[in-house]
Amino acid sequence: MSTARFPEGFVWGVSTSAYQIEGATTEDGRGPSIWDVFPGGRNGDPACDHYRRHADDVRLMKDLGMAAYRFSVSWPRVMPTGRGRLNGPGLDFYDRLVDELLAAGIAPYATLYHWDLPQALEDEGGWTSRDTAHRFADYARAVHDRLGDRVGTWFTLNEPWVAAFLGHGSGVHAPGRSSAAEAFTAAHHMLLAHGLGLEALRSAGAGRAGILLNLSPVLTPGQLGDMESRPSEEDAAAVARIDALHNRQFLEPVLRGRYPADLLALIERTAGLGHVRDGDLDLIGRPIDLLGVNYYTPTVVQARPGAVADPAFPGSEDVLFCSVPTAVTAMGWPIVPSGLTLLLRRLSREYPETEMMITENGADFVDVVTADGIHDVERTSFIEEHLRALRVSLEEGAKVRGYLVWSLLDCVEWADGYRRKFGLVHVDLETQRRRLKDSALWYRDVIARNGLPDGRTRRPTLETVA
Ligand code: GBH
Repeated sequence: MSTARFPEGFVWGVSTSAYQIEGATTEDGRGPSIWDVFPGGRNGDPACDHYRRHADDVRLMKDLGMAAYRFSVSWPRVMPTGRGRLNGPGLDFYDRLVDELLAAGIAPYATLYHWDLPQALEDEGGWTSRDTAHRFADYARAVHDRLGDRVGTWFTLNEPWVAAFLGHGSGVHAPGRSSAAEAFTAAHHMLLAHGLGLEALRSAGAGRAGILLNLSPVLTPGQLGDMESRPSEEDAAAVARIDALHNRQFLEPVLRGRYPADLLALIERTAGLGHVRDGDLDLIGRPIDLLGVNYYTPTVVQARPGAVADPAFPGSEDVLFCSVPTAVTAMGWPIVPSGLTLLLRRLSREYPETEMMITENGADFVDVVTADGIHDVERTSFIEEHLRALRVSLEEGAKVRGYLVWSLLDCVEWADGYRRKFGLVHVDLETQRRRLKDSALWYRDVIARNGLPDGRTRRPTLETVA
């Protein structure tokens, strides 16, 4: 049996975000972010103490053979009130991190916004205010001024769907608002921030630039079992509506400079369209170099007359979000590697010119922590099966340039705090000691051979566990 190889130059790495690993939320002049204030948040200290341990973490990545590291810059660390005055020590931190990465032969990929809005901007309306998009562009320019000579890959925003609809629709994320109109308005202002930020990066001569989207194939339960099965007309309409809210709301403006007509009608009904101005979509739709695809799980829905809307998907009345009979992660997310192939097939068909990278994929599991090691065969198996699905896509011609695991370290999972474990590396919450999990050692081999090992990692069955 031959080793499943990846294309030459395929980029292997990991992703993290500032709030989830840095800690030091009040040090060296950092201002408060919405996550430090949000009642369901306040988990940012000590996180992984990465603000102090960054050199150790870079060494770890070097030992594992990583080619790329995607981190995020904390806006309130760099601009404590979100506008105006820059915080020197905050910028110095990222400056050092970038130098360490380069010295270790790791390409730095910088995300400018991974959900930690300066609280001072939230006090002025946050993402419901159009001004925030302009402030973001100023901030992007300031970060590029300092790091642009060494950072070659830039992402404006991470997962605007999550930040807009969990932050302003369901309210389970900071800033904890619950209004459909505000959620749609915030989503548009985030897209505008992407457009203005991209323009700022371009005019400063930035290298590659793009955006990170959490994308999910939307399927009926029947299609999950058999992609050839034909859904009823009602179910197909439910799928289309959720796909518009989850995926097309962001893909179409960014890659085609337009909102899809069905979604526009829905936004108009729910929020009005006063916040969408002439020229916005031209700006939002300027070409990007790279689309970051964050994939975790598909979204399974069917028509259910009378069902109330999920506040994270305003306009989703009469749709049932189904639980499906597949294996799930500890967070309950269905494990469906073939969903990645479906997603990439669709993106390649609809946006054939777009270069992509899998910028997040990974899972939360309960690891077996022992003196001789951290055994996480389920995580290894999860990543392995997704890499097999990705290889199918590459054979089909999908333009995917790399794969980044979420995440390097066990870290802060937003409102869920420290109980979620997504890391390749275990972090002792008392001592901050880092220990490689079995999955990290396995991933190191994958990177070294630029391909999957022969044979498959066996997920534990009930018998092997007992
Ligand atoms: C990412 O978001 C974030 O970028 C990152 O910060 C975070 O730590 C990481 O993922 C892990 O959560 O309940 O089955 O309907 C992930 C976005 C949105 C993906 C919710 C899964 C729900 C699946 N997620 N979605 S389900």
